[in-house]
This record gives sequence, C-alpha cells and structure tokens, in this order.
Amino acid sequence: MSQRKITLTDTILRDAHQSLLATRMRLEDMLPICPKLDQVGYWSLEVWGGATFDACVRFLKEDPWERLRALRKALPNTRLQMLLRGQNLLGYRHYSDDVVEAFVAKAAENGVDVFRVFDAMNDVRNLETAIRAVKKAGKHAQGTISYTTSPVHTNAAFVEQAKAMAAMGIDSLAIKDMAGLLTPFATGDLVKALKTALPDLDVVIHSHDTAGVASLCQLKAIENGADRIDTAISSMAWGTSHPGTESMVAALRGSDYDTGLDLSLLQEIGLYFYAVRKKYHQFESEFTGVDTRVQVNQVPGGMISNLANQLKEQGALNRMDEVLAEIPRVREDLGFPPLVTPTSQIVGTQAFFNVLAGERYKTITNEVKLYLQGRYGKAPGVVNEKLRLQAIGGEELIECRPADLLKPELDRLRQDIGALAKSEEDVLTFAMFPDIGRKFLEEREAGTLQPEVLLPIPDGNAQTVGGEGVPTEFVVDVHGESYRVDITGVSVKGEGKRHFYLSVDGMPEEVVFEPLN
Ligand code: 3PY
Ligand code: ZN
Repeated sequence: MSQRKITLTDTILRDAHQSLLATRMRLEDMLPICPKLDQVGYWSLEVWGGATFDACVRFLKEDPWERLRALRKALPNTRLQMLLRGQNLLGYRHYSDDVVEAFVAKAAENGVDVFRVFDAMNDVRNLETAIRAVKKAGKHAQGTISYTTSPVHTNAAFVEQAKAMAAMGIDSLAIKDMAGLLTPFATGDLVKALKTALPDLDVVIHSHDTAGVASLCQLKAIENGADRIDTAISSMAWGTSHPGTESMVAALRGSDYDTGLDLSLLQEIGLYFYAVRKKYHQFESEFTGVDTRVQVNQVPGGMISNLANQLKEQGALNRMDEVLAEIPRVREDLGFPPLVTPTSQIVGTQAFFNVLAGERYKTITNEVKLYLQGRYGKAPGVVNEKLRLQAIGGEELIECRPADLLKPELDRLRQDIGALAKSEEDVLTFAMFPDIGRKFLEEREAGTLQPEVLLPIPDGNAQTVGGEGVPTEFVVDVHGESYRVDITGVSVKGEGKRHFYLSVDGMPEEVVFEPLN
C-alpha cells in the first residue's frame, strides 16, 4: 500500500460541544485558541450550522452571523465547514427555494467554505436546491448519507443515493453516522462499495462514538479507501461526540496513512478545551457517555436526553424503557427514516404519546400527519398504510419534491420583520426562528440581550475566587513581556496542596502551592 495521507475535520467548535454540552460553547471561549487551531493543518474545522445557530439566538444571545465572521477572521488559513439540514436549512421545516438560496449565499459570503448538506429522509430531491446554491457560490458541496440500519438501508441503496448526489455535482461525500450505528466491518464494506462506484469522490467518515466503536470504524474505513475522518479534540471527544483527534493522529502515526499533524500542538489545544469544558459543567448530562443500547434500539444519546426531559416533565421518567422500545416500532410504521433532525423529534414525540396515552396512535402528532402525507419527502421504506389512512384519511398524498409546493417567502419575511432587521442576515435569522429570532432582534434593538447565566464551577473543594472588591485578573510583567492572568479557580487537594487554575493569555495553566514544612 502506498502512502495515502488521511486528512481531518475537527468538530470541536460545533458538533463536539453540540453533542456533549448542549451546544453552549461561546465565541469568547473559541477565539483565544483560534491562532493555534489555525496552525494545525486540518482539512477543515466544523464551526457552524446544526444547532449552533439556534443555541446562539436562544440561549447565548450571540449573533450567529457575527460568530461566523469572527471565526473567519480568526482562522484565515483553515477551511470553515458547516452542517446544513438540506431544505430545512438550520430549522425544523422545509423552506421555500428562495430562502434556501439566500441563506447559502449569505453563509458563503460570511465565511463558510464547505457545506455538508444532509436530508433526514435521504431524499436527494431535498438536497438539490442547497447543493446548487453552494456550487453557485463557488464553494465545496459535501453530499451526505444519513446512515442508519434497516431492511431497506442496503449498501446498494446508499451507493444509488451517492450516485444521485454525484450527478448534482457534489465535491465530496460524507457518511454521517449521527447515532453511532456503524460497526467496523459494515463501515469497511460501505466505504469499499462507495469508492468502487465513485472513485473520484473523497469519502469522509463522521461517526459518533455512542457505542464506543467509532475509532474502529474509522480505521476500517481508512483501510478501505476513506480519505478523511471527523474527530474532536480529546477533551471533548468520545461518548456521544467523536473519536479524539490526538488519539487518531497517534493511531495513524508512522503508518501509510499518517496525518502528519503535530501531536504536541494538538495536546496544547486539548489542554485549553479541558479548562473550557469545566466552565460549562451545568450542561454536562448523564446521557453523553458510551451507551451500547444504541446498537439495539437505534436511539442516539441526544434523543434519549430530550425524551428524559419530556418524561420528567410528566412525572413519568420510569416509563423510559417503554418509550425506548416503542421508538423502533414507530420508525418501522413510518418506513424506517434515519433518526436525525427533524425525524428524531417526529418519531420520538409520537413514541412518547403512544406510551403515555396507553394506546398506540390515540393521538397522532401533526408532524406525523405531515410526514405520512409526504411533506418531508419520500419515506425510505413502505409506511404502514392503515396508520396513513387513520392519520390523513382521504387527503391527497404528495409525491413531488415537497418544496415545489412552497411559494417564495423571502419578501414576506422581510416585510414581517421590518425595521428590526438591519441586514439580509437578520431577515434570515428571523426566517429560521420566527419567535426566538424576533425576540433576539427586539432585545438587540433595546440593548437588553443577556446570555443565560453560567454557574460557578462546583469542584468539591473549590472556592470561588474574587468576590466583591477582589480582583481575579492581573497583568503580570516578566522579563519585559506582559501576560494577562485570570484566576479561574482554586482548590485544596491532598496534603494541603492548593491548586490555582489560571488562564494566561487565554491558555489554561495549573499552579500548585505546597505548604511549607
Ligand atoms: C444537526 O442537525 O444539528 C445534527 O447535528 C444532526 O446530526
Ligand atoms: Zn454529528
């Protein structure tokens, strides 16, 4: 085997914290490390899209467009990548083509180089407009297979989908295993089938480590011809996130697939995010570790935590196992859609109602009705006809591309939001999220934007530093150099040792003071 350098996309600034910290990492914690991230030599950094846009507007009160522009400026040498939900863009419904076109054009203009475009149904008609818009903007269109397993999800079917996307002009192909369903030998076979059919397209593996086997899958993928892998810096890797960047770089070092990346530099970055992660401790959850149940019930970690919240609200957390057992049954009734935004919510919520009502489909959600009507696209398999009849009666089935039925809506959105929008980007923020988008723009106008509060770090022995009148930030001059030092925490450990956690010019440091005697 000749030397075949493997390239990396790091998800630390998007999917890693979406998967582990409810998408809460703030721009202020990204920017200090960007000069180092920009030196690594990643093929790309995933920085935008997925749920980041929603979290920015809803919780962090950050303008997602400003975040993108700031990252573009801070990462001049690295391709910036985003995850786009096809015709759903970054929202939960299909948008009309004019909104899709405008959104992609603005994302490209503000800094996105690579668009990973997926559809929850793998209905390629839902990718057409977005891919065309990416190509029109002169950017890299990465077609995506939303990976799942079912009787209809064969390698042959995935190859057909990949060929259809290739015909649309995609530049590379991603296997997106959002739930962690891939297994190593299945990955090898799928990659081989795709590379045989489409040898000129780079294949990328995006696999969440929910079942604990993602790095094995990546190795098998590489051996079978994959070109790139998605990893996350190790302090936010594994579990429902991705294999650790440093680990995969170390694993491939000295082999025919050596990434050539500098492990020491990556470890410095890992240390930085180790400290950053502590700041977001309130968003850690018990559902982000390795959980092999996904290989049985197909329910990804993120979805389990949503369900746990829904059940908790109803005082019915004890019914979790029943809901987990119901999800695959609902999925089968709907023709085996992959479980990813928005189908994960559609299937999960219906399963929740089926269990809590004590009778299956006593209540049918509006989204399930729309799904059964064809408004999200074509189901991968055959849907339960009896259920379809019960849900939509004699209403007409939609067989065309769903967005063909949507009238242009950008002008109406522009009028609706009026003077609150200061730019076309603001109109698009409102388009994504009519309620929270408007609220965000109103608060910005009134100067009242307030990010949610971060709780102090509750280390068992830690004391909060600072307090009224006690400074925690200093400028220290040493040998003519100035350093900005911020004390972020103190804790007393064994033998009375006091550990000070510092940030020195944005880099985390730990200093230990030992008692004298
Ligand atoms: C998203 O759509 O936000 C995802 O990350 C899907 O996996
Ligand atoms: Zn993902």
